[in-house]
Amino acid sequence: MTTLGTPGGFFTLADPVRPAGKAGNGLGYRWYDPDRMVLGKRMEDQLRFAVCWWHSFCWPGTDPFGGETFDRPWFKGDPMQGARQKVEAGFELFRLLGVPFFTFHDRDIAPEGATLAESDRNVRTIADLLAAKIEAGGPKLLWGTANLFSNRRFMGGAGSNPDPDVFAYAAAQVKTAMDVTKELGGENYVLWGGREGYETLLNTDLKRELDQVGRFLNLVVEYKHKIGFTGTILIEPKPKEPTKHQYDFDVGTVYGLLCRAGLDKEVKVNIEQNHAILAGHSFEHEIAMASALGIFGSIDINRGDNLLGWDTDQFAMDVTELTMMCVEILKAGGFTTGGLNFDAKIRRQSIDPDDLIHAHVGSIDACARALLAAEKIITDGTLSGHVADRYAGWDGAEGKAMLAGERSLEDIAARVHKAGLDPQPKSGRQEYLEGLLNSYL
Ligand code: XUL
Ligand code: CO
Repeated sequence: MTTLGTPGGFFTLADPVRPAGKAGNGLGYRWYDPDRMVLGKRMEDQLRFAVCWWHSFCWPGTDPFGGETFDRPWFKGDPMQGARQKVEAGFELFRLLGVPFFTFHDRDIAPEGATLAESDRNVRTIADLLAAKIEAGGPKLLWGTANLFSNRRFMGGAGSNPDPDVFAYAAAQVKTAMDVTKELGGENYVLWGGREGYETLLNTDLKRELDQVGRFLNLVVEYKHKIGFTGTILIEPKPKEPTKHQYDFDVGTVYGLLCRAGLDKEVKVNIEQNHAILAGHSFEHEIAMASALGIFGSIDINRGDNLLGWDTDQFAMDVTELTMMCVEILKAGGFTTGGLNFDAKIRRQSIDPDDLIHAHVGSIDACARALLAAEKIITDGTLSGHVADRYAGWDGAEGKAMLAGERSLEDIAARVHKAGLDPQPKSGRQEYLEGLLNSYL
């Protein structure tokens, strides 16, 4: 019988993965070196990696056509005993990877009980174990969240549910999840509106549901201030899956929702690559948009498959895309409370526990490599220089006056006629710039 949480207990690897130069005989990071300085911060503090509980320890490898492919010891037997085993295996994975953070949903760490009170007790029992592990030097909590989408009571939504008792139940569940997140020193609290959307207007009062979601968000923010939670409240946009029309479709839609609820200064976004793609955006677009709107918070790092139209949640390995991500994060000023959370799952044929290690190591390295390329891009300044040149006209007196509201439509028209303006198009030089980008990789 193996002992979870000890070297060789669940994973065959015994020694932590180290940067290549320091790795000895073990598995080494080729690009990730936590202590390497990148633009004034340690690499670990720039990237702030987190491992998620749900895909790594709860997902059993199912798909719509087949059942579990993963054979984990905690899938059998007493669920609370299984929850304890997951804590041991989890902190063993965190130790091997050397990541600074982890994330969870309430229902990932502990099984749902027969009543909400029992569910709360289960969550608190496991949270005590997590607290002891954190105290003993384990990684910290990047964020906690409540699962308001798996149980059938939430099939019509949580905050947007037509039944006020479901709204109330969800609020009660969030209260406990926020309390636990605060007690564990979580740096953020996340709300993903899994079922905050609808399937058909034949049974839906859209305006009422928007009002309900706005009230729900306000309850969360009011409670945050009441308990003195100093972390950030984050919403994670997603356009579909599960519902057809989601109220949190993408960053722009979430911003509208926040403005409507008076919360645009209170709540930020947690952007996920696969969700951006499903919304028809590039990953970097969503980050740049959030930064422009002043609501950039954190990232769920994964990738979709270009050939599949659903949320495959694969480990991110595309260095070019990740470089664009890093450039936008750095331009946004870097992370404050946010980080890169591996909301990613191994493929259902990757059945060995060690596949979890290889997946995280490969993606951590891809992100580190991208960060180093982004550092070169930013330090060099050639790309940003091209953008600045493109808009340089706006630094002139008339450009500034028009933007500052010092010119009316008639003023502008009069000047155009008087000066005989005949602006000439200039090349956007996209292919040249794409080649330039590649030169940094
Ligand atoms: C679902 C998803 C969630 C959130 C947290 O697509 O990304 O796991 O990250 O609820
Ligand atoms: Co996510």
